[in-house]
Amino acid sequence: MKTTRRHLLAIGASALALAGTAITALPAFAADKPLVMGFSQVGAESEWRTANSNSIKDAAKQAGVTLKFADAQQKQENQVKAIRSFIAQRVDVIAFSPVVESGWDTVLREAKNAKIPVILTDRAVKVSDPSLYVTFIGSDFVEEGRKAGRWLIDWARKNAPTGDVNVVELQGTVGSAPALDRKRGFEEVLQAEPRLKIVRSQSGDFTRAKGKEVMEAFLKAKDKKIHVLFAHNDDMAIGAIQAIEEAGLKPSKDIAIVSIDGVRGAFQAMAAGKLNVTVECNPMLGPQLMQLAKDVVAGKPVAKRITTEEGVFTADVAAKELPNRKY
Ligand code: GYE
Repeated sequence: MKTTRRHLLAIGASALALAGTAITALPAFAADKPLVMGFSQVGAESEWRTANSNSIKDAAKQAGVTLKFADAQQKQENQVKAIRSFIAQRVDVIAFSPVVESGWDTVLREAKNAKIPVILTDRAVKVSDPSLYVTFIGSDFVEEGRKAGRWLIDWARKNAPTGDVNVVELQGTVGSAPALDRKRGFEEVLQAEPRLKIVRSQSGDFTRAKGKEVMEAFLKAKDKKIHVLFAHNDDMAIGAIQAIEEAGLKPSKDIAIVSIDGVRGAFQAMAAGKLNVTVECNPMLGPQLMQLAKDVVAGKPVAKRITTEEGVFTADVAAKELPNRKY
């Protein structure tokens, strides 16, 4: 009796298992297949970018998304190639962080014609037809530039209340949304205080090596005293700090430094008294991106613009904040 009962249970269980196999094989349940995302990343130019890439890779694993990840090494032509290859592979969704703002119309039109939705992350594009992408998730770079400018006005009122304040600027990658927007936001706020003058401005391509190199050239010029450095990202500020020290000056004391991103390296520099302030730009976009991709592929309506929330951190809170930083 016992054996028969056990047998029956076993038969029932294998029938259920069989039914399970049959069900998952039915085309009606195709939506359960893992979603395939092609992601074209800018490169590996900064600490911010590394944190951003890790966030995207980790979140894809967590969300069960099959990720095809391509690093463009800061070149638009590589991104165009990657997008074309994602189209050829018929991925479910394409996401990318465009290295520069313009020149995307043709390839995005190809994705649209292939009916593959495109999500922009981190950086925006300028296109003639906004329907060429579904949504854009990332920071408000103009506001980040304004925050840097507001901090500087406040600093100047306290530390250099009279006379001209000469500012040198290390710009990000030429033609990129964060370089264009951060410059714009910063200049907009500085208009309120005309004695704050940008006396030199050049691209350091968002890297430490270039930041150092360009700062060295600024320091060598010697025709104008430099009071302040505004760097479009922390990595360039960290490179510039080395140049300032090698020139026998004290970063943050002889030259005040304001930068953007809020990466660990910036908090360490602040804790060491070498950087005055960093404006936060959150790179942890992975989890939100995966959710968005699922919603988009499922045909749910999503907002055209999704903005990340971020703060401003000064040197006096750096040591306390350091253990809380996730990137
Ligand atoms: O600020 C910089 C990186 O696009 C927000 O790119 C990003 C910027 C970030 O290289 O460090």
